[in-house]
Amino acid sequence: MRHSMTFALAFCLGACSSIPESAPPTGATAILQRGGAPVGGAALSQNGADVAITLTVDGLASGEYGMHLHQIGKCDGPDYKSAGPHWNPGNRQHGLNNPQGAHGGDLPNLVAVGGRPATYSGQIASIMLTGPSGLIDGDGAAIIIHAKADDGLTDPSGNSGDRIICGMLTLEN
Ligand SMILES: [Cu+2]
Ligand SMILES: [Zn+2]
Repeated sequence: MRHSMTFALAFCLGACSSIPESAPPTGATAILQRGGAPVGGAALSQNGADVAITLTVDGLASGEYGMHLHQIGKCDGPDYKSAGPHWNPGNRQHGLNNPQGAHGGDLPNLVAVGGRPATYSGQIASIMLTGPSGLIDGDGAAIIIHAKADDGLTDPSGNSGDRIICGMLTLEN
């Protein structure tokens, strides 16, 4: 034990200043806001090589709404352009139905039935919340819900219209 710690220290000198003191966070949450008011929440958790997502949103009219993880954890209203483009660690095209896709942040449309909270529960395969190519990096990440359905194909944003709801992801253990 003592031996391997000494080795690790020697190996890391100068190069490992960013190694965390404790285990990396395995979860993240977001408060979803619309026009400055909270309308729901989301929780992400690392599940092996995948990330599980659950989300709930109040007040949406019946319909389908494009939903993505965006690159920057900044929700400046009213257009939420501050969240940047879809998170795209693999440098691919947009769309879950695109042969050249998809972005790491592409999610299925959120389906709402008026009068009830809209909920989503699913997984994104082969993404990491943290680490070298992780979702939540120095400038964070956000979840965005759009005014229209995502067509699953049109690069770079699925033709899903304005950004109406935004939530900044915050890491948690
Ligand atoms: Cu989006
Ligand atoms: Zn996309």
